[in-house]
Amino acid sequence: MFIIGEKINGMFKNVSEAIATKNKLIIQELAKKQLDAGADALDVNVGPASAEPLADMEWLITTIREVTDKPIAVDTTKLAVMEKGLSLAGPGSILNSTSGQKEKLDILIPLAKKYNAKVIALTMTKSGVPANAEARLEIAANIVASAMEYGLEIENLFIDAIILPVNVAQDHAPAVLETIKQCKLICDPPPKTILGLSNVSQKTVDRPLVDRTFLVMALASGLDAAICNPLDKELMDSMITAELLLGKQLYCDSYLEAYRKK
Ligand code: THG
Repeated sequence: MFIIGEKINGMFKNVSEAIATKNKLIIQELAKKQLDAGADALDVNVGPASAEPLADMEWLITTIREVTDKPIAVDTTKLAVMEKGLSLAGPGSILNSTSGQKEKLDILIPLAKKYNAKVIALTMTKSGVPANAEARLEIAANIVASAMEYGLEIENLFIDAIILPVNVAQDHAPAVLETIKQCKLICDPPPKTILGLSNVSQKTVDRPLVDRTFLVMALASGLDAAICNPLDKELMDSMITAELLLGKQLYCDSYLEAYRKK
């Protein structure tokens, strides 16, 4: 599965402090540690408290680019910040994210094309996140239609069914799993699917347990990618083992180790 490390996010205190004090080392260590742990890409979000999101995104990406060329998922809802981020991150980066209403898709998909970026699109509109799978899938189908309209290759499109915290939206988890399954039926080849995994466990007592259990369930439903914490070894072990049991990895006695050395 394609892993996007979630740790460079101003939502975390160490990151917001590093941004405020321009402490490059903290950010660069977080980048390297996540990649060493198996991340394929890095999510970068200046956080809700940033007073200067454009300058902060510029600083974060420039700082990360001093230590790695791996793909960056530019995580912002602000158009100018997104464009700046994609231009600095370079080709192969990821626009995170667009929602599913036409006005947004008409702007953000062409922007991604301009910078040769992949796209994460959320199954939500300005009326919010629908509770059931049917309504999520209807939005997913509109997203796919937009991607085709603008010539974005479907293999570069990630549909995010949006998982909400289980303590406030318990009925959403089954709907998300059903959406992931049925996304594969929208077109051939199908769009990829992704989740911001750690949302599910917010404010629960054993977050890692909730995260890794849901990740395994989502993998069994066909999930292709996750924004998650690659530094959680048990999460990564569960993921590798689930892929083994789904026939996506070759069995050998040291499969955990073998996977990590890839
Ligand atoms: N989909 C997409 N992008 C996303 C999300 C998504 N980006 C952001 C988020 N959701 C995924 N990243 C995180 C990062 C951190 C946390 C949750 C999701 C998190 N943070 C602690 C908290 O809120 O309790 C912060 C506190 C702390 O530990 O310091 O849980 O769904 N496309």
